[in-house]
Amino acid sequence: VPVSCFLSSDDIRERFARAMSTMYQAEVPQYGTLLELVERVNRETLEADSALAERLAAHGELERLDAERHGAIRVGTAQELAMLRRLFAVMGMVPVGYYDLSAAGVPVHATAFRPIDEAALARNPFRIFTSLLRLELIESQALRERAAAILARRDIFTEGCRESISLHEAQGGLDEEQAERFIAEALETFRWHRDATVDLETYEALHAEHRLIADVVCFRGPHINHLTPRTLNIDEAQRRMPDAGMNSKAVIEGPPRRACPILLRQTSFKALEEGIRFAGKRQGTHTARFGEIEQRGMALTARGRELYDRLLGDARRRTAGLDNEAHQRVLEEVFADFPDDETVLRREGLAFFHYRLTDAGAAADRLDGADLETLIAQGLVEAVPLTYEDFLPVSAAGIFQSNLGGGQNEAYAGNANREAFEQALGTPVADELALYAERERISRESVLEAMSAE
Ligand code: OOG
Ligand code: NI
Repeated sequence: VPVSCFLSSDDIRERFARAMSTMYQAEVPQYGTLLELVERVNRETLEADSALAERLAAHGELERLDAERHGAIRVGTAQELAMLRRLFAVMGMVPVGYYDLSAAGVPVHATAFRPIDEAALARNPFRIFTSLLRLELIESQALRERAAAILARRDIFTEGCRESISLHEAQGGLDEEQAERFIAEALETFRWHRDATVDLETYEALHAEHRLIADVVCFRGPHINHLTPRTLNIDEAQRRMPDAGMNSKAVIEGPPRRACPILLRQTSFKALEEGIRFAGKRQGTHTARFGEIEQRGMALTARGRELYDRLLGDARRRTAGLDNEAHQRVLEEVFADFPDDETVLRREGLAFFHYRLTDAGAAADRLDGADLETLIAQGLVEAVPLTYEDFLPVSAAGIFQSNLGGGQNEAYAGNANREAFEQALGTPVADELALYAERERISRESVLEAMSAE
């Protein structure tokens, strides 16, 4: 196949995300209801805020407002994780970040497979939060071995999927027909299975150890457990969920509403109880799948992130058991200590920015010894915040918890083990902070170069 016939990885990712959405809406009708709600709130938000509408239009964001931003799966073995790395690579998605959820009582660690370069992110930032079960955290040796044996018997990939991935690796790309085949085959890995691979007793034993363990171990594959569209007003969407028939999670995770949004705010409708046929023809239920929405803000530097983590910690000591409104009020109070002005955030090195020439800058004469602050003050360069493309472990734990039912789980003693995760993955995960810093640096250097005399 000539290289010129290859689809871009961005194209494949976009098509895959769309196919996944179609499948998930058919599997979980309430997810379709959530999409309608989000679409309505987005439309009303744009009607009420013409400046926002113009800004989104100028960046070509209106057409893809309804494209999902992320989804999540959970796998059981190193082999599954390593194969997923190859699968996502076909779509330009690489592992970024390491998330330890054990401290929050969830026996997994995770990464986000996502695009990393500027153009790919602008085109379609679709990511998959991918967790690996940590069997070593199961206390009972008998149960641990039983779970491992069950996982060892399954193959979550179709033969066609493996062939498509190998073909992509050998050729360096896929043409139209090959890409369509890849998408159809890859989708099979993420499909729901009403039939468990185990009998009810085994399910219940694993479930009693941790609901998540049952979710990962007892099925033929790592069903997609949620998808997440972008909302332009998460507070309003959260408010309207109950009237639309959705059982929303108690609180919006992440920072409070701000003039300059930071990081990521998320909420969801809670996972639904669904009928399952167990081996031995017994009927039962399983609760795993939900629908989420997200609203992203700017990426924070290590310094900004430290401040965020500290303030979030302070707020959490005061928010236990509060409803969302009261929870948000406490957050707003505590986050009064987090600067909420773009210039301050930039000058204090709290957030990452992308620098670019304004129209005036592009038309201006080159200058001797131009420095960035002067160029900005003169209106020749502007600084635009970089969007946060990653996840937040405390928020992720909150999402896990509210969808696993029941209360908090005790923290595991095992704690983070990034090395073991990377060993399973077969490669190190990229450092998200380094990625933002690099994008900022490149943009800074390129405006300085464009503005300075030779
Ligand atoms: C993943 C939860 C994490 C998020 O948005 O933080 C996540 C899961 O429940 O498997 O998707
Ligand atoms: Ni999520």
